[in-house]
Amino acid sequence: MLDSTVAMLKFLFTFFIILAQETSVNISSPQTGETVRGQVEIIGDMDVPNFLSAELDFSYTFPNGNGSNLIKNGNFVQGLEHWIASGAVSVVPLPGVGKSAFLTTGCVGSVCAIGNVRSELKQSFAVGSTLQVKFNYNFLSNEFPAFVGSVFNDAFEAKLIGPNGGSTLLATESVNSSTFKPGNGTGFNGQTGPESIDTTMKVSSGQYTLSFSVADKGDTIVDTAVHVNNVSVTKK
Ligand SMILES: [Ca+2]
Ligand SMILES: [Ca+2]
Repeated sequence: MLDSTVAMLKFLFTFFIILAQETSVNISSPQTGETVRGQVEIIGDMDVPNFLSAELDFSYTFPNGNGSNLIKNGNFVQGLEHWIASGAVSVVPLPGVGKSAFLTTGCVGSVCAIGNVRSELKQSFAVGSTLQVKFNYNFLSNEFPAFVGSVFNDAFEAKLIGPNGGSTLLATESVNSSTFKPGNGTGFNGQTGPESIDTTMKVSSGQYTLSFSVADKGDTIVDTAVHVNNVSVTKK
């Protein structure tokens, strides 16, 4: 996914010139306050009847500009690159989705949840503006159906943690509060099915962390997991 914004500016030249079709102007890393300049090379015959103007399109890329995605590798096509994972976190193919992060309170191969209880996936970014946070998830649990309504209230949380440590809850599911359907091929007894989050919020300046976690409650044995995919945080 692109982490850039493309803004198009058009400059109209009102000279009697020919602009060679393949001419391009490349300008690297302009400095703050600098006027961006480039040289257009005109090649060919200047004496063309009825030729009045030429248009030149400029595209500008702002890695942290408005509209850019502040989350890197939010579709997990590069595995867990740019993410910090603790516990049992993997990237798996998911039909109809592509790649999905999979967090479990159990184990993935020989790597298990912290204390067999908790796994987390997170990514930090610096921002100070209005954000649009989007992601999809599917909450899965083997506590369903036998332990619904018990102390074994395993949970998923998606949070945006702010510079002062305070956090905003973006999504949560738990054994006792979620509406489950049969797991059907997920490897778990129950699932919520795919859910989408799309929330816009205003934040102050600083370093933020988007965090996804699953945790066992009451015991370590019967596990719960979540798929997380298509994650983006767009600066508005
Ligand atoms: Ca559990
Ligand atoms: Ca466990």
